[in-house]
Amino acid sequence: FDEIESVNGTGASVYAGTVTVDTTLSGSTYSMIDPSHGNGRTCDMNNGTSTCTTFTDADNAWGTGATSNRQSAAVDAHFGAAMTFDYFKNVHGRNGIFGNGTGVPSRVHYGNAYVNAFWDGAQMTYGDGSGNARPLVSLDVAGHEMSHGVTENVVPGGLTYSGESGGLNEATSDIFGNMVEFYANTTADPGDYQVGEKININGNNTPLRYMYNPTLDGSSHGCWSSSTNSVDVHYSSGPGNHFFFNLAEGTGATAYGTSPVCGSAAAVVGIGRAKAEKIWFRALDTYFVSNTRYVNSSTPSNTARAYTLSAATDLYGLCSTEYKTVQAAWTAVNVAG
Ligand code: ASN
Ligand code: ZN
Repeated sequence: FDEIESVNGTGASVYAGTVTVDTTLSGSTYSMIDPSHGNGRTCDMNNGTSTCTTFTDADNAWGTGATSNRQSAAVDAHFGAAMTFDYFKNVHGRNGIFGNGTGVPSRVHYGNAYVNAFWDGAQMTYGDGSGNARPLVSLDVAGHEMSHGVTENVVPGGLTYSGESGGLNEATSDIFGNMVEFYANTTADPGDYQVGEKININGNNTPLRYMYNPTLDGSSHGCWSSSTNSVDVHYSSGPGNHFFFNLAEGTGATAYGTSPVCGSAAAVVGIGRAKAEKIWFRALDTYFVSNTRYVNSSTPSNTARAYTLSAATDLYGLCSTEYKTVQAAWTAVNVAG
């Protein structure tokens, strides 16, 4: 029989530099199956949409780093899945997307010139992009999509994917996608509070979204208004992203960009990522329900502001600096108390 063991390979990724990839050796063949992260595997859709073949290699040195190298995109996806797994486990105590330690498949090279990536409830899928857009396998994209899996498993019934609740769903994915990027701490793709800055989806090397000033993308709302509930979820995410940035890093000029306050709100001094991410996760895991909003006239208690304040109270105490900063960070995006 063949003995199966877990081994550390080396991968030349497209975006994250040279990284360790956890693989499996069976006989004399290495497979992209990761026993250290719930046996998550990475497989090749071969630009089709049905069958997926687990990547194998003879020497456990994967890819070249070239955008066009088929193994390199797989390295990014495999590394992204492992970093996202480690992030939720080590930072939030969440044992995988489902909470049971199971890893998930990552399917790369999906379809023909497919310019998206998605979580389908069970697995990850990544396209190669088209034109100037590159494979959609960067750390923040992997973390974003798998965080959709966390959201749908920790919020009863999930966060409904339209209007303000959909914006909170998207913001949760942008927030944790970026926190995964910070957690992985690679030189080639460090945390930055931008979403999709590596994949050139706009063709001019600009990111898809900017958490510190969401309006920079031309469509996202940076401040809540009565029309926020009517825009696409990738734009109604703006106030949530902007709140999180203000809570972690503060308003005004920061190391990551300048965050404007909305209206005549007071400036905010951030409490740091480590506290901000704990507050958001606890609010999501413990308090959010499927129709939570930024501002809720029919049920004023069912808001992200109220729930992040409850989370801050649980973690740091009522009227702690952290609690007061949550208040100020929401007020700075026009979500008043
Ligand atoms: N990439 C998109 C997103 O995560 C696709 C989707 O699943 N809605 O928002
Ligand atoms: Zn999303």
